[in-house]
Amino acid sequence: PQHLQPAFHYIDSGPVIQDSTTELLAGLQGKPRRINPKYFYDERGSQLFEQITQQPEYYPTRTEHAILQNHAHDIAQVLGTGRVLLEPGAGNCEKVRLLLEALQPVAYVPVDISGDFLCQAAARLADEYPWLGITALRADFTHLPSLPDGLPAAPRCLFYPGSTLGNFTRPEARAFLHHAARLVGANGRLLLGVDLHKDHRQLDAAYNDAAGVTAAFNLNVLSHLNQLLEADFDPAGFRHLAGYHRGYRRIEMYLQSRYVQRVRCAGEIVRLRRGERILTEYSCKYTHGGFERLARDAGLRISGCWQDSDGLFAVFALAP
Ligand code: AVI
Repeated sequence: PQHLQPAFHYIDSGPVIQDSTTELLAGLQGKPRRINPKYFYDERGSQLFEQITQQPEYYPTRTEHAILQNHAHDIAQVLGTGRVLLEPGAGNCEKVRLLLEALQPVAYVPVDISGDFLCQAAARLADEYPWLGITALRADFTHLPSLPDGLPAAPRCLFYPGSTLGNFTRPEARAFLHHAARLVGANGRLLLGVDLHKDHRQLDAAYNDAAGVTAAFNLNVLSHLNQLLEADFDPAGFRHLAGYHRGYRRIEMYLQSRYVQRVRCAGEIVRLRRGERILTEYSCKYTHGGFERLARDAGLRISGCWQDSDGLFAVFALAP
């Protein structure tokens, strides 16, 4: 019998960042000054993030990895096999490997803003899993794009690991989940990795690794902005600041100006006082109760939950 090789496609949904000059300028001039964390992930930023995940202090990635590895078959039982598997923010497409054998998806659709990085990672995966059809999509997943035509008509599952949901504010996270629920439809499922609230010392350390990789990652956003906005940020003029806010249960990450400075951005001048901060990231941490409320507000219910024995990180299965 003649076998059709499942295809590998790469779709570039066009400029996703060029139209963001207005958003970036408004953020830089706003109160508080802010840069959306999605701008961390240029090629260098994606590499630095990968290095963060290997730092001894940064527990989320390896903890989630162990959870997925230990429970892949339970997870598949709860979610069901034979689905179209969507992964917004797929990056290096590493985590999905832990689930592919158990989940046996009929197609895999990784989505990421970092096009070359995604395309290379998805092409490697296609080589290693010749039975799997892969459609890699370069798009800004914070706006969850509509899906490409021609995907198999199987029920969908959206995989959103890494506690990336935590980088949204809580109202944004609710809107994202709501949108994700619509995207997967009535028979759809979601599988989410969520970093849990814990002692602030462990959290502070995870975002202030001794090797300084998180600091380099934070500062790299300025080099990315220099490219995008024809700006002249000098990263040496800024300091990395990160710490856990216990009231809001979130890491807050900033770039703090070391001195009075004027920065040229897309033809405008941004004036910074000495010590002034630019907010670059929230990383919200959830309690079980808090996450359940968030899911419920988005019209979803929890159908499974797996976590490590120290209760650092949780993986939730959700259904409409
Ligand atoms: C991608 N995201 C879940 C990471 C986090 O932990 O919030 C990004 C990160 N920022 C600093 N370190 C890692």
